[in-house]
Amino acid sequence: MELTFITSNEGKFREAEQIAAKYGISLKWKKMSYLEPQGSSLEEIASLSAEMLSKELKETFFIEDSGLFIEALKGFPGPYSSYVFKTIGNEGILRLMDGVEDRRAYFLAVIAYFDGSEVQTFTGRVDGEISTEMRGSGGFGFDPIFLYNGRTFAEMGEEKNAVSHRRRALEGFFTCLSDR
Ligand code: ITT
Ligand code: NA
Repeated sequence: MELTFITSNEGKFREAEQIAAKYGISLKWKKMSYLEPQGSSLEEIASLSAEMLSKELKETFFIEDSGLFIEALKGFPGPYSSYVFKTIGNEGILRLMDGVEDRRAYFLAVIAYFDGSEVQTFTGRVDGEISTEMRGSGGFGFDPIFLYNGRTFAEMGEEKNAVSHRRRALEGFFTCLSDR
């Protein structure tokens, strides 16, 4: 089975490609960015984006909207993760968290799948902590500052794919496809 994944982010695509392969699914990369409506939640943003894309594209596809939610910052950057990463980056987040004791954070991924007639969403979450320094060279985005069981996602290499928010969202998605 082949599925089209629309994303401008190569890191996301490569991880999803590897995870999909474990389910016998091959992914086609449609490298494209699209306008993301403002919304209060990732679910809302992902489903509205997919609805809009479905009007232009006459094929089935999925997208994924993800973000880092930091408890001590009341969920920031959350839906603004992409903008915050491009502006203040990991150094900026570490500065905001300087001296903060509660370092709990989680990643959320919401997949929105257009099956040719309607949009369905699938969510995955992974809990961890914000480190006090950047560590590791793997992954992308916030991986060097996200601690999972003592190592950052950037230090975990491919092991990240066994436990990540992306893995968990894709698992729900692929399971649902195989039940059809
Ligand atoms: P799209 O074209 O797919 O929208 P994007 O990079 O803009 O690509 P998002 O809007 O979902 O993606 O923004 C998510 C932000 O969170 C982005 O800056 C990523 O770097 C970061 N992020 C998402 N998943 C991550 C992961 O697994 N590890 C580290 N950072 C992640
Ligand atoms: Na985006």
